[in-house]
Amino acid sequence: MSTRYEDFISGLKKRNPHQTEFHQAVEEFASSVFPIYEANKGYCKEQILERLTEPDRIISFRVSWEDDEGNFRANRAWRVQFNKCLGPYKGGLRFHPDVNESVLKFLGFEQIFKNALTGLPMGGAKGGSNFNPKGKSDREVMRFCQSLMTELHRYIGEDTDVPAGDIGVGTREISYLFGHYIRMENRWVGVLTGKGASCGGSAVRKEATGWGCMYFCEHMLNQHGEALGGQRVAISGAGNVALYAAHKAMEKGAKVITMSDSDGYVHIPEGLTEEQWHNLVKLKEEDDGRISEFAENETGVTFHEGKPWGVSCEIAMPCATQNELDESAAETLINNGVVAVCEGANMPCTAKAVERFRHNGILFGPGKAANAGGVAVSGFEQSQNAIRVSWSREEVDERLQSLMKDIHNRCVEAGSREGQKIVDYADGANIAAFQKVATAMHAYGVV
Ligand code: NDP
Ligand code: 2IT
Repeated sequence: MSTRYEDFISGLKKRNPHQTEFHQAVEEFASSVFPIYEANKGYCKEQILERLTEPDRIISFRVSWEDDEGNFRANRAWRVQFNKCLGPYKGGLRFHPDVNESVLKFLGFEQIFKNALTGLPMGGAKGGSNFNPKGKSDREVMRFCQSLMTELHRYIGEDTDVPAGDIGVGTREISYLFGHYIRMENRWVGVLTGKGASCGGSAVRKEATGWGCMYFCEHMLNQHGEALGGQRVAISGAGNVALYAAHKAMEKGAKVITMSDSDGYVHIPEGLTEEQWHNLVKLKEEDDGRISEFAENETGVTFHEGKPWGVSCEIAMPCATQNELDESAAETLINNGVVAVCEGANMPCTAKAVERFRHNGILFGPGKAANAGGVAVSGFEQSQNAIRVSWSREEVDERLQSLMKDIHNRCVEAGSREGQKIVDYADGANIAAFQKVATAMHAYGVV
């Protein structure tokens, strides 16, 4: 890479010390788009990349709440409003003890380009708190959500910023947050997405990220002369994204052989059955159980500590969290004959792992393209709320399928190289998204 690139990255690191996740996301993106950036003198003069890596604003605040024993508690929360060139800010809220500004900046940065790829009018944002919802009662979660929204409501709005869920934030949390917003504002507007069906939510939002990821994976395989069906799929996570990716994989005739949580993974050599999948959904969504209990309750399922990447498979789908698949895991997957790796989570593969996949002819679907189905259906939820209609499951799924196909094709167009059999989806996603955002930034002038 050029001196200008090195200067750009070292400047970014100097301005944002210790924010390693943010550095990683920017480096991954900039390494794809820098040749285009440098070749466009206008972009350089207008400092498009320098401005694009500086959030519009970060709101940081304290959330005080009272636990069930009457103790005063306090957490930190943030909303990173990164870029609004393409539409109102849009992106999830994460509740997890590891949340900090670096994590939310990497997620907000990725969200700009993911949202651009959907073709819908959405800017990029992310937010959350270091609050740990695990082990908290419903009432404690409610009090926390209400306190968080008491502050956040000043900064969001249906045409300003529309948060949604992410790790630790599902329908329960969104309902508490939304209920408090409409109470304070005395207006019913689609200011949050991922709402329950009875509260104005969209059909298929819950399933959208996992289903969309599998649709994307199928397009990658088809593009390279292969069909989906019969492959062994190793999935990490057992949350919203993982559960519905697994179900779509099963529906398409693939065998889901692993699922995980932060304690370890389960191995199901014969593949998850429909009945087992329903039991797992109940365990995770209703009983707040651990994946180890799933192995205790089912036959043909064993629990193991660590990550699932040592299990031989043709498709790997990391659907839990960032940097959960490192270089040595990538090496093992490649040696075991993996064909495709599709990111359901955001940045689950380390930079070195991605490098391995790209240099070994493995089909690699980057998160900002492969997991865009969730935010896309959030966009559909905003549209339905705005025009006061509800589309059927069939209609939303059809729109989701067509949108995932469009994203895939945008990546193919920008990521195909003469003489290379394998499409570079990581480059393709970055370049296609950058072109869209940069064109808008250029048009707006000095903003
Ligand atoms: P959930 O909270 O529903 O599930 C998260 C899953 O990942 C759980 O099984 C959890 O296990 C596991 N996990 C979380 N953190 C860790 C960790 N540090 N180490 C190991 N396992 C971990 O979240 P989602 O399914 O919604 O999100 C998963 C990923 O997908 C995230 O990267 C998110 O940003 C991304 N994503 C989500 C979208 C959505 O619409 N929800 C859309 C696009 C991307 P445990 O219960 O033990 O913590
Ligand atoms: O990472 C993501 O795309 C999400 N967590 C979903 C964001 C949204 O606004 O639906």
